[in-house]
Amino acid sequence: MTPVEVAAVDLGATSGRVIVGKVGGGELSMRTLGRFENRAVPTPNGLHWDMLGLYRGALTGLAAAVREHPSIASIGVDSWAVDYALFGGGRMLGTPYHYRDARTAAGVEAAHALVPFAELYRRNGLQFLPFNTLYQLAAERAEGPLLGLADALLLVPDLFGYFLTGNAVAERTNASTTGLVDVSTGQWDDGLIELLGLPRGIFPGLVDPGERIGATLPYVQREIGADRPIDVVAVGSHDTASAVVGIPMQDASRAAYISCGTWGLVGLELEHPVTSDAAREANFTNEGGVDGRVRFLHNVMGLWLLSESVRQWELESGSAIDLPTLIAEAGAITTPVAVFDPDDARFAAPGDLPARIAEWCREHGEPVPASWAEFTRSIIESLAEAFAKTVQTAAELTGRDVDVIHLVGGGSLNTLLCRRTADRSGIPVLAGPVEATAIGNVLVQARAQGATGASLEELRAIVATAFPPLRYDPRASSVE
Ligand code: ADP
Ligand code: LRH
Repeated sequence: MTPVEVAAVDLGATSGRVIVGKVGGGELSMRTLGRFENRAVPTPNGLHWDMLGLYRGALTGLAAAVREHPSIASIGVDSWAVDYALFGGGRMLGTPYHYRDARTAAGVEAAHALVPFAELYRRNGLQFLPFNTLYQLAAERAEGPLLGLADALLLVPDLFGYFLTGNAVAERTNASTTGLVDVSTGQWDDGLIELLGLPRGIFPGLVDPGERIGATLPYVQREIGADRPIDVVAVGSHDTASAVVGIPMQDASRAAYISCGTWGLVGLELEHPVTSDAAREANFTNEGGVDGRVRFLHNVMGLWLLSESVRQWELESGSAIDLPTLIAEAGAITTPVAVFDPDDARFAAPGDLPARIAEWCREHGEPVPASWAEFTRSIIESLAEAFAKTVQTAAELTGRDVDVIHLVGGGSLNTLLCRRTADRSGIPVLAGPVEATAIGNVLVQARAQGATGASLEELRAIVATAFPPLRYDPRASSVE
């Protein structure tokens, strides 16, 4: 097979990047051509994303990609889930909200008054997260006229697809995070949309990963310096769906995964959804995966706890903090630290997280961390414990045996977190690749170009060869 080169635009809640992947003959190489910060923007009317700034970052990265790799065959975009832009008459209506904005609380109440959570779960199979798109839309409806003016809703990667090609679609894996897709059919749930009083006409037609969205518009070609239109292809546009493609699992029926960046997405890949009462009570989700697989997982709060704490300390001290140094100092601590519940709702909003962690510790009779290093150790131990428990719950809910945990994403660079997750779970952790999401994005595009075998297993074998993971065996004496 002739190798192909494709460009992945991967937008995380912490940063965005443009990466060119070269795929062929079972080989894969990745090269980062652009990286840009993603910071929430507080305004008098709430917390927003700098959506056009991110789009500019993507265009700049794509320009570098085209300059260095003029033959790239296609572009694919993935991002964090649930958030959207409304369009009316071809114009974006307002600035998209950030899922951490406080408005969603009112939306939860309004939506549950119309459709109780148990019924929602039966229909959409999604764990309760207060920012699921359906709650945001319920808030939007109560707030003002925008929803009434809208003729289209585009989730973030679909928004970028529209900016690039002029074509509006809804990619299925990300659409599954809206709460408005039927978990058993994979189609928009028209009945639920009606029960919630939402306008059915704003939801574009669904497409699957691998389908062509369109070709770049002439203005895009000028911006990125391309001498021809380039295809834009749907990938697992929910970043976690792409990440799961990029996990080098050898036997997905015995493996758990943790996609660990801003969030820690902990779970299993299944062939069929599990929407039992026990799964609902454990707050496990059944998100749509690539090739119709199910991402059965739970959102653990993730490294947001650390990055937001670091942001606070940098604000207070006026100086930059080096993360690897801080983690090394945390690793050197030998006295016990507090293990708190990272999923406590108080940790979700931006602001002074160390103060909230201290408050949790006081309330629960745990030792309050006394230094940045102690806070860091406490966060890492708490995440490792939550990861271990969540893997165990996933195994129990599905009746599976888990004998390996794959940890991918930026968190796989955190050696202390990987080691402690292995220790606390008693299961070996295979760490990496760091860029599993961009890899999954690239591989689905390459497959659409005919440069790989057809199955996810073949794609994962390519990842395992190109990016062999680092193994952390549990240390028996450290298992608590
Ligand atoms: P997202 O895709 O959600 O933006 P990433 O997968 O890029 O997140 O992961 C970002 C996180 O990875 C950071 O918040 C940080 O905690 C962690 N990280 C990044 N680089 C390092 C490093 N060198 N050492 C330890 N942790 C790191
Ligand atoms: C991770 C992620 C996660 C969602 C959250 C909103 O980036 O997409 O899967 O639950 O962001």
